[in-house]
Amino acid sequence: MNNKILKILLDNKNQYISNSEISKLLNISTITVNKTINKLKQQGYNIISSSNNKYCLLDEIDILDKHVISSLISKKYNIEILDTIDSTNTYLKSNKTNYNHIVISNEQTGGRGRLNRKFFSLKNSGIYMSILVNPNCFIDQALKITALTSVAVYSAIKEQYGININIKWVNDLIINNLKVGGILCEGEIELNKSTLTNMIIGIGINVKNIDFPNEIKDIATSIENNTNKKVTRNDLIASIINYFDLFYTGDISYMDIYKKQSNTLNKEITVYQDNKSYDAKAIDIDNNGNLIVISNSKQIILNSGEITIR
Ligand code: BT5
Repeated sequence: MNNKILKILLDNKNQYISNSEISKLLNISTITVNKTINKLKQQGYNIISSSNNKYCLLDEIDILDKHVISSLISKKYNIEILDTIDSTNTYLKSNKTNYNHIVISNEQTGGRGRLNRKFFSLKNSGIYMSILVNPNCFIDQALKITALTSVAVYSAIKEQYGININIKWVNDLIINNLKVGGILCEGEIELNKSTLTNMIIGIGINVKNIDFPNEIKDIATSIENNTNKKVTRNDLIASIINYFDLFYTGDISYMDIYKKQSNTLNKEITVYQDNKSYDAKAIDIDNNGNLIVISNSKQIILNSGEITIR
């Protein structure tokens, strides 16, 4: 019943709807409507009640809700919401059900970046989600999935908030030189075939206007730091999944956008690989997402490693 009443309130967001109208629409008693509304309020929904038994769901709710997200995306994705978890990637690795299982958490206590670096994931402040897919592709194409996911996040944020995100090869999402998020893809390989079977795509995005921990306060930003609009995480997550689906299923190509949004292409960079570093110029990104650089007049194709822009 919660979901049916919630759907009616969402359809009438910011408007009053009476208890009797809801009871007629759902063929339930006005007492049940009243009880359910109280439960929704306890769950944190911002519902105001008027003295003449009318209710209004205010816009500024931002509670992760699998029914709201599911109603906005393709039915093939199975959404699971957690309140807190060490890492959605780690959780999905050991709790995966079917492909297209998506786990989203309000908080991560052990959010991870690459090379086990920490990804700060404060409660109710961002989007921390992981998607399980079956790429069934050769390992040398794995980087493409990071690239297409970055373009999905870029496209959703551009569409909803008009913010221009740049992508630092290979996984950093940047607004005006500050990091707004990152992507961590972790794959399982079928060794005898060298193909990727399971791939867990972790997406972390800072959403709210918060005080960042000291470790990242000089390098991090959030979406709400860059717009006057309030972000509703359910809407943004749904938009990211829809774009991800378009690019992943190959209906729309993403590589041109990935290159256009790259803040790495044509820059002088330093490459860090296997405990060594060297200076180079980034000259192209190939169709597999590899970065092509020139160093000491020699062309090198990078499919891993770290870079900084000089
Ligand atoms: C990343 O790694 O940026 C990938 C982050 C992926 C996070 C998602 S959340 C859902 C899923 N579950 C997980 O456990 N992980 C994924 P990397 O490029 O290695 O960047 C890590 C570096 O970014 C850190 O060393 C900090 O300098 C910086 N950093 C950490 N937290 C940050 C934050 N919230 N915002 C901006 N920068 C941050």
